[in-house]
Amino acid sequence: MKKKTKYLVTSALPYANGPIHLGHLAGAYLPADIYVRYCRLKKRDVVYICGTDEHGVPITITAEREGKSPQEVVDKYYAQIKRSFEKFGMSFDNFSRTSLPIHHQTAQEFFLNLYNKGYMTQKEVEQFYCETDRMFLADRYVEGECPYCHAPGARGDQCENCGKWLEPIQLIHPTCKICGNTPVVRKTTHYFFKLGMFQKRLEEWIGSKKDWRPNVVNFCHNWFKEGLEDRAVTRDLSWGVPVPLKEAQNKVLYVWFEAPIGYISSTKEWAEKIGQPDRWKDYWLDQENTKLVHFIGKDNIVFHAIIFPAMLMGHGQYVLPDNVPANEFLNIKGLKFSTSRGFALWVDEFLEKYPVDSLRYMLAINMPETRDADFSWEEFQAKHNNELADTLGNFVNRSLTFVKNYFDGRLPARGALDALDRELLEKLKQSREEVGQLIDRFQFKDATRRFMDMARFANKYFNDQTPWKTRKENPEKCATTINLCAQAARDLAVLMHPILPFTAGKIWRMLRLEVKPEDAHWDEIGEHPLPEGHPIGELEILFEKIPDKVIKKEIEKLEQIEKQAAENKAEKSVEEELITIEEFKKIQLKTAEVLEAERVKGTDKLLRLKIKVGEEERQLVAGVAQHYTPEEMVGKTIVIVANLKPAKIRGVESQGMLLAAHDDGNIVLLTTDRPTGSGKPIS
Ligand code: B3M
Ligand code: ZN
Repeated sequence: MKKKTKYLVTSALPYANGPIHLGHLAGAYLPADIYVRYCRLKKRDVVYICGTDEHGVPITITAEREGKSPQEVVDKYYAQIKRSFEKFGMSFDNFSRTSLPIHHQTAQEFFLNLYNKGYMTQKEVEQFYCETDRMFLADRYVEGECPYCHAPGARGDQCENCGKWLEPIQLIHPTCKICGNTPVVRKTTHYFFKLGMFQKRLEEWIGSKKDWRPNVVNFCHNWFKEGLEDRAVTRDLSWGVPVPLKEAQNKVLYVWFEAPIGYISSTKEWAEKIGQPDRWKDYWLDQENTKLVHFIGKDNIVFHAIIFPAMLMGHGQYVLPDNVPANEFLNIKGLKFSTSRGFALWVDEFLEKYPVDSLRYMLAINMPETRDADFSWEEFQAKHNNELADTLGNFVNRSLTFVKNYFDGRLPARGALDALDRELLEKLKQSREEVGQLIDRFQFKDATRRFMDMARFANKYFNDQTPWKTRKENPEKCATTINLCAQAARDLAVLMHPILPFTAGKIWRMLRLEVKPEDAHWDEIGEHPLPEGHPIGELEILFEKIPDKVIKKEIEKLEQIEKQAAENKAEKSVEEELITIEEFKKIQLKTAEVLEAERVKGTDKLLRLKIKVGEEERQLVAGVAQHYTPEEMVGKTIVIVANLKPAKIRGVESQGMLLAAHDDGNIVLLTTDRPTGSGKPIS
């Protein structure tokens, strides 16, 4: 006998490097939350997993920018992100972090499993290396011109302009993101996952998925067409999950290799928390009966539909995703949200001013499922005022006010039903089926529309039955109408719970129902379960209208942000290059004569120089040993930065810095054109 299906639902793990904005919510979070809340009302066995992604270059770059350690950055944003999600009503069963030991261990085991099965290969590769910062520039640590669309400012892992995924070494005119210098090319070794081996199996597997969104399937086809290649899954970085091999000191797993494994470790953590440490296996290891669903944004498709599934195939024991419903982007005025440019609407700020369910409604009915969607304040106001306040709120309010005022606050008895009464009940059952099917097909936008159609119908039912008239002319009919209106309010609360959980809760309280709306059963919708005489509680307004002047302010503010963002973008490149003469004068350049030179022991790059700067003698460490011998150096007049703070390089103090031209990995010293003395100022 087939066992009951189990649902294992995930939302992309947000990087713990910044706050959550509306674009995030519309992409991978709200749709998943609607889905799991619906599954719970259908009494399905469902676990909803998420957590923060706490490794990788996005984290370390933020740490450098904020002058903090990576650990401080992830601690700060983990707490902030978790709080925003709680305010937004995200109903995760577990919200974990990839910096936890349980994740490090799970990811390392996964790597070793693939390694021992022969799915990893070691290769020597060329990578950019910054000689100033003395590190390999992985992923986003290099920026440069995109080799495909030639846009400037492409990141080492992806060009934001054309969307192509890149290898850093492909960038034209690369610069180090930390110091802005041009990196050199160096050899290093990395472990590669043999993705190519899985192409056929992946193609067959995706080919069998008839219910996947076309955007996801097409994206995968394009990758297959180009042919899958081995992918480097390690990096020369210090922050991350250490590669569990003795010969791989100072290497960590690539963040995109280990982050999806976070779904497994978060499930493990959940199982431990509920005191059934093996429970995670019921989901991850039951390939027959588990439906694994990954909710993501479109920029994460390749990792969830190709690479992670290939890793799961290689491992062999885990369930493969049943679906990967990727959303497109939510924009504002056609422009992409951008954390770095400060062009975004932040969740916390939004929720300080507006009701959370209004935001959930707006994002659900406008969800970027098949194409990008746009957020506009005008539309937000219209949806809130006309649909939530005037239709839904008005219906619930006038129905329950009627019970309060004319039936002593208790549900009146139903009499015989007329055609319109029967139609109302019919419609409730119909929307239960339709909204349910739409959610099951990940069509959240249409599901939300259908729900609002139902509220509209109920509101119209109230109007058409004219209870304010029948109250005097035909009290039995009035009682029937009001009984059904209260039942419909209850049913709407269940129907809306996945989308508007806070409003559903309010209606529930007004109806004085003992259990919570999430404890109701979806299939009871349309079955009028409230008994005659049921008492109702205090009434509250569901939605207060948002006045024009409030929205006008928001529009103006957004225009400001937009202008600012555009100016920042235009000015940034110019500003970065131009400095004032005062700024230049701060740097004291002087001539110096090299008196002695010798190699710094244990290094192949460094020379220790004794130099004369006027009357003074100084020691300098310079990274020129691969280009100049000590003998060549002695006697030269060089140019130094004389007022640089002394620094220790490999334990040797350097009192200044010499200048040299960097020519494609070659280093050429700056000297004077004609003989000069030492210590002469340069300007
Ligand atoms: N942190 C990328 C992102 O936030 C990444 C998702 C990981 S899902 C395993 O867009
Ligand atoms: Zn650098």
